[in-house]
Amino acid sequence: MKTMIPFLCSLSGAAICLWQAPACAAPSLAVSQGEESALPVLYDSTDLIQGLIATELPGDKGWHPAVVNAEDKLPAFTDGAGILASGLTGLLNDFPGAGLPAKRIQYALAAPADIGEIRVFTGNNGRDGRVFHTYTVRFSSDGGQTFTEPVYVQSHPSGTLNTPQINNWRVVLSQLTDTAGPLALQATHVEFDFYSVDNTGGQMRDPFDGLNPFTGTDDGLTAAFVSPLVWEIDVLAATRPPALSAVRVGNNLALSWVGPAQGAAIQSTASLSPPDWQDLNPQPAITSDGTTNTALVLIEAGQGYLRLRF
Ligand SMILES: [Ca+2]
Ligand SMILES: [Ca+2]
Ligand SMILES: [Ca+2]
Repeated sequence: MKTMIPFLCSLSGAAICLWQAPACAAPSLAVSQGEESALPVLYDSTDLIQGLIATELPGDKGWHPAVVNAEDKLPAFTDGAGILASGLTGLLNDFPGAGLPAKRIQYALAAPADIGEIRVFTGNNGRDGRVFHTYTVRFSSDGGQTFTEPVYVQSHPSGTLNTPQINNWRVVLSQLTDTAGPLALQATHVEFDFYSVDNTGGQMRDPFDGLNPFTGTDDGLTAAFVSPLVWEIDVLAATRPPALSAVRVGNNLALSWVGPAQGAAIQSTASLSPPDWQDLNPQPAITSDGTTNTALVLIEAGQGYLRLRF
């Protein structure tokens, strides 16, 4: 059993819990819910897994027997749309068994990519506990041979209620990012395990009886056995900061980069252990030839480090 470090943040008035393995940086979760119009973003149709059909992994529990349309199954996760006319889009199977995922899927990316954000949309026209979601995600950068430790995401704290009388949410969106940079570098494969979330009473609970091995805690509730409707999974590429190059020009260092100049500032620190980044004051003027921006920084005595911030 690995030691897990709890990481807590509070967003939109709801306490959201994330747990991370110590080797990871700092995953961060933002959750929003209500009507689709209340969400900060909707379904992306240009993300890294758009249009891809997942491979179902051993242990996958199929679909809720009510789901009969092919377009409500795997294609629904990546079609860039929300719930379809059937009202059953992405409905996972119930009763996967305590501690077991309902759906186990893997995406093979078209090309290795840095992953910046994962968005999961779940919902139900019935506005019940099926709007919640709990999943783990793992990344491979070696063609699916090895994977990172799973990141556990539970959209709402156990005990949260959603019924037509309480909260009345139709859709939930979670946005997983990492405060230190991309969630994964040069990922080739992404695996998700989706779990049950509810007890038929509209009450969020974790999928475990007793200790939750991801959180190291017991939420005091029996395992969820009612599964969500997964309307969309968006895996978004990380945006890479522009590369900075440096050339000596007389007593100056010419720093140049391709990209925006607006909001750019040069910072310096005398040491990297620990760094003490401060904006140069005054800031050097930035010139541009239309493509490349250049800032001339006077070379001073001693050792120092420079960086570009936006
Ligand atoms: Ca998509
Ligand atoms: Ca439990
Ligand atoms: Ca969809």
